Amino acid sequence: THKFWKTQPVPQLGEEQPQEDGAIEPSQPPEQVRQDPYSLPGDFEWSTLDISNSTEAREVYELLSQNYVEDPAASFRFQYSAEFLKWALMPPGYHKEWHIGVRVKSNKKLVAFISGVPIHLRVRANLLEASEINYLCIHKKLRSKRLAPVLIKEVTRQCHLKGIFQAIYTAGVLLPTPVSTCRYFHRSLNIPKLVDVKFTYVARNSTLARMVRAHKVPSEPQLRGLREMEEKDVEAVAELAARYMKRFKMVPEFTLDEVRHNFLSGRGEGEILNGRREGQVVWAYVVEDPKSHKITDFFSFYSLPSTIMQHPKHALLEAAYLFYYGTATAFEEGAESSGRLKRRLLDLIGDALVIANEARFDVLNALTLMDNHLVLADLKFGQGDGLLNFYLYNWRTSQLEGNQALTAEQ
Ligand code: YNC
Ligand code: MG
Repeated sequence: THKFWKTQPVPQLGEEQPQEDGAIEPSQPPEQVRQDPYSLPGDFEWSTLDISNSTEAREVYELLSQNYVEDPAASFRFQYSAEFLKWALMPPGYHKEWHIGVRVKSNKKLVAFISGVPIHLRVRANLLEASEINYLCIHKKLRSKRLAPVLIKEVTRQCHLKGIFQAIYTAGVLLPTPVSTCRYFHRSLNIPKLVDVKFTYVARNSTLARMVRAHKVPSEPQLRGLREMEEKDVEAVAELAARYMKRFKMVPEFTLDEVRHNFLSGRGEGEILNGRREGQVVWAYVVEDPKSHKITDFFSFYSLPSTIMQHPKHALLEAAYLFYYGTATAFEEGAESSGRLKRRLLDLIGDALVIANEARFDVLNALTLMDNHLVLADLKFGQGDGLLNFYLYNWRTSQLEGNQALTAEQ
């Protein structure tokens, strides 16, 4: 079992928790890193994808939209947009060499992909210069041929060539060995459609009308001073986020450029129409205190639709995913024990629901990470079946508490 993962610098399943944090194998000096690409079966060739080129971004989009992650029942499949991929794959300091494709030699068709982006990742007390690996995808016709290990080894080699020896990645599947595991929760917004496409069901003791009423959200945000984040907020949001993230044990650390990229660059262009701009992938809002004009809170979410397979009426499930947020209420003495933090987060994430609903999303999804566990039940998020496992490559640390990866456990 795990013929490939057995050979990799990751904690093996069943291994005991380490006493100390640290690398599993040492970093290599540049001259010791393998210089030639791993070999592929004869009909295929490596191809660096230029995601800034719309044609090539489109090719990745096409591959993923036909072959990427599906739910176990094969009813829904992630449909990352080309705009989303540009936003996700080209953060500040990205390397085009980490956008790795496999093409058929004869006709150049893109049949597999894997990517990495740079991340400053704090794991407990250690700040790691790491890569975040994502979008591993092999065409359905090429499955189970042991191609995935070749892609993983090649992206690892490309990371090593840039002096990066640690990585973070997530997967629904269980591999050796999760550092943390989160569960998906779903807040239904468009009940009739969600019932129609069998994303959710009317309980035996309820009715559609009752369910619609129970999930109604206010038509206006409730927090005074809530507004869309702007360029002038970058510094304040960076400070608030950095301070808030100190609560958790495994978090990215953002430079100002990364804050600008994450929250403002994916915003799309033009006027807001029906709650969205053309090409918008990320929504970011701040609360500006009406008196002091200080930024006291922020939240963000991104758009990741899923293809609804084989439905006569609906082709797309419009899902938003809760992203980073923070509130200065957390810094007040006794905020957590008094319930003040929870109440503030109920207002804040409650307003995220209002904005997501206004932007015509069918559902807002969230994981059991950060402080989400405090608000999920009260805000009527329902528990999903999906789990998301978090993994570290070449870094040992003891497991983080399940209910709050990204990740608290103080
Ligand atoms: C997976 N998701 O266990 P063993 S998540 C990692 N992540 O190896 P084959 C995976 N490994 O167990 P197939 C994996 N899924 O024998 C499978 N594996 O040791 C392992 N699905 O390879 C598996 N995208 O080629 C086994 O399998 C070996 O043809 C089998 O291809 C797998 O992006 C896959 O779910 C997932 O496209 C590509 O099924 C294919 O089935 C597919 O025979 C639909 O592979 C889409 C999908 C995965 C989304 C993701 C994160 C990927 C992380 C990769 C690991 C990164 C390590 C760090 C590298 C940088 C280091 C530095 C510095
Ligand atoms: Mg394969």
